[in-house]
Amino acid sequence: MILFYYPLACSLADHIALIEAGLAYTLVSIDHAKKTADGRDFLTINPKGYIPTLELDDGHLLTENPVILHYIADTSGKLLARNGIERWRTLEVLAFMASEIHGSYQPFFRNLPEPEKARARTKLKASFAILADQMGDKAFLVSDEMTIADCYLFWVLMVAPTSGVELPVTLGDYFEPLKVLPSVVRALAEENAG
Ligand SMILES: N[C@@H](CCC(=O)N[C@@H](CS)C(=O)NCC(=O)O)C(=O)O
Repeated sequence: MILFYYPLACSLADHIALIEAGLAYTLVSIDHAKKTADGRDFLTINPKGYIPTLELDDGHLLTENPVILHYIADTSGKLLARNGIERWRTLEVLAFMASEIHGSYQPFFRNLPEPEKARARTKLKASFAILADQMGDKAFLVSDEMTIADCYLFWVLMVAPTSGVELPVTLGDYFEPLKVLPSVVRALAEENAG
């Protein structure tokens, strides 16, 4: 499998998941001119022009972070409960983070005018509170086992300071040990080196 990525962008979630899942992968980075590190025009690979993009071994392409993470989990049989409410909670919170939280980071990523940033901060604060409530005293977001939702949440929390919104204590406490998880350390090292 090939994971197309920008260093430290939201594709970091899929990179961590691939490592946690124990699946073989190759990384290919994209630059801001949408050229791949091996010299191809990325738009001819994924006309949407964004990462993460996963090229499967049979040549099919997958896009959209929640779907790629779901694919990694189903292919490996790890990081997602096979059935029961925890499975649906994991997919639910992934969709929430991808739409509501990732979407609210856009004013900061694009340096939009202050009123838009202020609106986004209000929404982020409420969204972080919902995640903290959902986590409660569990070891991970959905249960005491790591899931694909945690792979995404790591990235969400890593970029939170860009917004200036302070994290609830629950999320701050959860984030610290994740930083030294072997899969996270390896993914960050591979992306910083790439
Ligand atoms: N809907 C997509 C959005 C992915 C996305 O916004 N990726 C960003 C990086 S975090 C990107 O590729 N931005 C480049 C661009 O928009 O040109 C998903 O959830 O996978």
